[in-house]
Amino acid sequence: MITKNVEKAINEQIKREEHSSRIYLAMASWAERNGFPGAANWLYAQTEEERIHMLKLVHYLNDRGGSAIIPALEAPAAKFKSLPDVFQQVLEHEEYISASINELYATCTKEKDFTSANYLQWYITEQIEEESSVRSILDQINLAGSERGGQFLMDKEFNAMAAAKRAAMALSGGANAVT
Ligand code: OFO
Repeated sequence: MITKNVEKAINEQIKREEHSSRIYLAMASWAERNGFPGAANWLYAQTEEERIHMLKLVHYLNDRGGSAIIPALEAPAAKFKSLPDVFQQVLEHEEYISASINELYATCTKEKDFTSANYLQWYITEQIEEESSVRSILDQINLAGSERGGQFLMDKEFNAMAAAKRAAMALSGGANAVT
């Protein structure tokens, strides 16, 4: 049985992961409307991945005898200054999520819930990849610059990264890969 403090903390993380999904969905829609189809493709894939992060926690909490509560969410931003601005915000958001996962882990160890702490190791490792992939995207966007040729190549790169992300999600069993 899970403690009330851990249950509350996991429910807060469920909200953050679902909110991440909605933030990236709004960014994907902006990129699609503003002539960045490759970036939109990557952001749509990222939206799906965040939903999997949320669903894994929902299943985990319910499996442990807790109650996963699906929260109301504030609306995400709909407009952005530029593509670099979008990905700078993605990076900052992922850094925030990494910090929140660490806090959740700390709550679990404080409550001596080592089962949940162990489960969260997956999220801790995942955040390394989440942050580093966005840092690499930002570097590539800056290298590509504003030239059409550079943007065309960057778009192809985004499509390849989105395909790799979807393949990895399918391989891991998606949201069904619980506990
Ligand atoms: Fe769920 O990792 Fe991003 O937010």
